[in-house]
Amino acid sequence: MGMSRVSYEEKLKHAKNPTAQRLLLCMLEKQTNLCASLDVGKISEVLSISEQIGSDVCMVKIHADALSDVSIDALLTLQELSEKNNFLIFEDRKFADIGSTVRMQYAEGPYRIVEWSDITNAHILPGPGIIEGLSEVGMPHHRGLLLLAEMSSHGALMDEQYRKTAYEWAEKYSEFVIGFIGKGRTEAPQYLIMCTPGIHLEALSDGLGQQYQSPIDAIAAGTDVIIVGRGIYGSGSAQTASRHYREIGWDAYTQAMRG
Ligand code: S5P
Repeated sequence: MGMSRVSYEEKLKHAKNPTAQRLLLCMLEKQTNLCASLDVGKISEVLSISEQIGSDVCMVKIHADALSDVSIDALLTLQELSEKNNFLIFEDRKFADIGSTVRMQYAEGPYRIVEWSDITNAHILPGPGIIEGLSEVGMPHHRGLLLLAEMSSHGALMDEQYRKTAYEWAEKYSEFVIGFIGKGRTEAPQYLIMCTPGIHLEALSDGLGQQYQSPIDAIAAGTDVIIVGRGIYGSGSAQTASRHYREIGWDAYTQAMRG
């Protein structure tokens, strides 16, 4: 509040992590702050929607463990598609265990997330060892991590103190941590990237605790990247919807920078 907003260009200049640099550069080049969250049940569906909306997004977010036909091959195809269409991949894994366990879950197991996902995220609940474990795997691959500072869902337990701890640890580990999942509050470290899910233009909730805000409100509250799921793939045309969210998101950003 009152503090002037840090532009994507300024964040890019200060970014220490190569994935943060790639994301910000991609946003500026394509003029989009839209991340599509494709919880569509099948990787084949993720691939076809990504192809349709690739030019409108800076990032595609998935949950690999919620795709029935998933395989490493298909995930590597998504990676190729992301390179061709200039967007990043975000596996929304929400790691939440001790350092040595998350290190295995990130590098190995059925998904080998670090091999194809530019960005993943983690809860800070277990302590800073989770960041250290993930960074041992992610840093050699030049990957980036988002910390969950806040959640959009009703009754979430993250309070102000929890949020502040996420911000402190992010600064401490800022070679690897590129930003946050949060609601867009401006007291977060200014040069890191704030990503906000729970965005929808019409709905207010989903009957299972999700709480939506509009893309305009989120960006006015300081977010950098809007994450939209059902607002895109739940509409008649993913392509039309993503174009719409992209325009609204970018206009809200340019307006916030002027005002
Ligand atoms: O606090 C959060 C954090 C995340 S990453 N609230 C969320 O909704 N998410 C994720 O964003 C959630 O797992 C889902 O993949 C997406 C929101 O989807 P939508 O369909 O409600 O837009």
